[in-house]
Amino acid sequence: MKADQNDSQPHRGSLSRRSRWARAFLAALSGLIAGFCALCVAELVAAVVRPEAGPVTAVGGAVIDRTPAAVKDFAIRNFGTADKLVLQLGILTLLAVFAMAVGVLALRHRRLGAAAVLIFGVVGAVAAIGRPEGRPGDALPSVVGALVAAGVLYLLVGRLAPRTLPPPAAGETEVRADQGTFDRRSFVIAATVAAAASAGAGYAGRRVTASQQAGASASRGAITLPAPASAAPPVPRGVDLGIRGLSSFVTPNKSFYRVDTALVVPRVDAGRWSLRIHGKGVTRPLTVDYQELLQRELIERDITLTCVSNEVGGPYVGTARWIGVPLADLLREAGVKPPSKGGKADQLVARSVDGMTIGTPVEDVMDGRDAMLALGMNGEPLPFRHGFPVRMLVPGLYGYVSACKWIKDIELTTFDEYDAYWVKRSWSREAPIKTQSRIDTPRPFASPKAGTVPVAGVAWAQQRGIARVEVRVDGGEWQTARLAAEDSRDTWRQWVWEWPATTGSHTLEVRATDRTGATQTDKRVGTVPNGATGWHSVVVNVP
Ligand SMILES: Nc1nc2c(c(=O)[nH]1)N[C@H]1C(S)=C(S)[C@@H](COP(=O)(O)O)O[C@H]1N2
Ligand SMILES: [Mo]
Repeated sequence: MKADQNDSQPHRGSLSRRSRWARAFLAALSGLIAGFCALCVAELVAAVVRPEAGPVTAVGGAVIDRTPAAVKDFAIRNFGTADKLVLQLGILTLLAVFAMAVGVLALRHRRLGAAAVLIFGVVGAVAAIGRPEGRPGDALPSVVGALVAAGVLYLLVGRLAPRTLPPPAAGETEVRADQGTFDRRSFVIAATVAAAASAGAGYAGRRVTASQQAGASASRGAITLPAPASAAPPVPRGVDLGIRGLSSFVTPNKSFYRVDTALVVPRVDAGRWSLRIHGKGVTRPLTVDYQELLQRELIERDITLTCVSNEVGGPYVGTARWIGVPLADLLREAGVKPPSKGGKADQLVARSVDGMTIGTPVEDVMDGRDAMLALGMNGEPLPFRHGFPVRMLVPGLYGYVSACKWIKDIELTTFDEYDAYWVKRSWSREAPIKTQSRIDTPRPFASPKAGTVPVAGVAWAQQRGIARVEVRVDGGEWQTARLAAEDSRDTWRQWVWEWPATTGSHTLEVRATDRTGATQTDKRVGTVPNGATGWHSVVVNVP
């Protein structure tokens, strides 16, 4: 017998070990396929429930919700807007590792392995329900995905069971070549079918979600913003110094920074959007829809928005021409009075469709500054990433206490009674923007030629305005920079200083003084809890 020839040879044992390894490998693969299946099925169910309820998004969101301020800041700093991609890849990697482990476990304990898959369903479900806007139905994608995956794993691993062999013939030893082998063909077929069906389900889910989002895109595409009743004065000539490497005065929407907790950018259909204003001291609660906002008198303003997570010299600041509805008017119509006029509520809590809460002092919103419900950004309806259809903006306050995107609800309350999202996570209740300046050019470690080198950048002190910017080299005398024209006190201001650069390594530092006469402190503090301070410095090497 051929088999006997192989069988009786010394390498017989290694054959069998190879078989064991092959089975373990295929069991791990089964785990992976089951995991893939869970995600695809969940994707399809989430398309029906809502995209944010998908397990990876839900777990990612739950992680973000629980991330300490310092870690969140680290992530923003090091991964920028890619922080969310990094998070999702991290979750997928962990999931893959666990899935393979569960597959191998199922080889020995088939039921237990299948049951372990269900644990992931529970984790996803708990995460989804626990999100700020979570509801019981959000558990469905994870639960259904896990149930199907458990079944798939059970079936696949079943194909890896050793073949039952006829009893050994007389004279044969117990150990035979095909002992410990299994029906590879049947496994390959089952695995292929499972993977293909999963991919199909996932693809169908994507299509359903895409077609739902198409409605929101169409609603955005159909909007023409009316001419504002109060147009912004034309941007003064000379706000842009036109220096190479210097940030443009107006930040194009495409390059405007984005900071939010949304793993999936909410896509709201403007036709179905409405905003409710209610709460303490509201004598006439209001609900307004998008059309009603469009019909109101709109204001247009240039405003520089800044993130509290922007470290000294950081990129999370930008200027746009916004169009919107004055928020104070709406509040007055609702009967709201600022605390200084006897109003009962000192905090306005804005809530977004994705459950973000942002608390703003009512006094600031109603003190005459251009606080608005913004509809337009640089001549187009708000991009989805920046809060379509409507977001809040309050000049002079960091975004996390003023700039709620995808807003859907405004509640008047008190600071005593309610802490908004970031306040619960160790950031300050109130956070006016601190005076800051940044060197845009030369870049750190640049090697400009000796001679006249323009040192240029931006400085901002929203609500106060920039009065002076100074630069110094290697800790020497402060030199007054030339300021570009000022657009408004709510916008940043460009500046330049012609540096007579000499050979060697040099440290350039900048500081700004606002119109109240206060000069930026050199004291370095971090972004937590209410914004970084310190002077931006850049080291260059003149060859
Ligand atoms: N719904 C929602 N709105 C939000 C946030 C968020 O996470 N969710 N982040 C806030 C923060 S921290 C900032 S700095 C600004 C950033 O606005 P942008 O992404 O349009 O630049 O949005 C604010 N509004
Ligand atoms: Mo922010």
